[in-house]
Amino acid sequence: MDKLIITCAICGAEVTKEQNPMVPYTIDELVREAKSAYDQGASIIHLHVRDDDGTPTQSKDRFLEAIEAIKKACPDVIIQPSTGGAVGMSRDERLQPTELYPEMCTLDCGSVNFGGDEVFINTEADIIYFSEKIYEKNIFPELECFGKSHIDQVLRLHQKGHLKKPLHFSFVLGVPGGQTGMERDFHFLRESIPEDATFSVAGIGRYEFPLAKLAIKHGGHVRVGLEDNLYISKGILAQGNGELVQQIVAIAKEYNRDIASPNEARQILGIKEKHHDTM
Ligand code: KMH
Ligand code: ZN
Repeated sequence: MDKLIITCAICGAEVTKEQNPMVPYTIDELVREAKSAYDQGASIIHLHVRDDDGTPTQSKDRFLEAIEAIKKACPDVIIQPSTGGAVGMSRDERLQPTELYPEMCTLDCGSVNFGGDEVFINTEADIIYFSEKIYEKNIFPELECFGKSHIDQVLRLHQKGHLKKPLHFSFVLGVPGGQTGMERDFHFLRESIPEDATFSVAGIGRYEFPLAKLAIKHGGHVRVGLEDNLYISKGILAQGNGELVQQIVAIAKEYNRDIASPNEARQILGIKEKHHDTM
């Protein structure tokens, strides 16, 4: 079994300091949270940025500032900017961090309800548009799938030549309005992707640790972080992203799964070395 790649989603666009005071907004706070996750074993930082008051932004300048500061503290870490941004942002607004030529970024592969009137929209045309912008810059996309239909969408777009191997999926499960993250959901999705694909799980809220355990057991990879889950256990707020990563490392130990360094993660995923040199 490959070593375990741990991604930490340190910030997100929706969670707030009112919900957990450790949610980072400022550059210093982003560095603090990225470094604590990296020190505990995260090899990928899934990155959103905020204005200092917490407002989500996809500003290229803000991403540059954050990425440079994080790289100073965690020199070899893989930074994976979000191209999802926040609900309601336009395509080109969301794509701004790709102009910095990161080695990796997210590519959201379908629409999903986000509660109330909110819909996170990713039409087929959007996905094709994003994929063109991402591949033309030699960025490695992580394919965010909020349910089985998004996997089917990926496979259709791969057949049509829009999405290229190696395919690396992220099963984001448990969004209220998306697919649940129960064991049967996990197996259904895992068995639906090509054998040569890799996958990571991101369980939202109470699904975070049970899904992580399943992925660790079955050869997948794991994303944790305050973007997805604010608690270390029922009713107890996490003290930060480092504590969430630490918990995953402890589970991995139970299953004898070693943790991948950033360079090992690049090899496992098939991220070409030249990406690493670009940023
Ligand atoms: N904030 C969500 C609307 C991603 O990062 O690519 C989208 C999101 C997905 O978080
Ligand atoms: Zn995100």
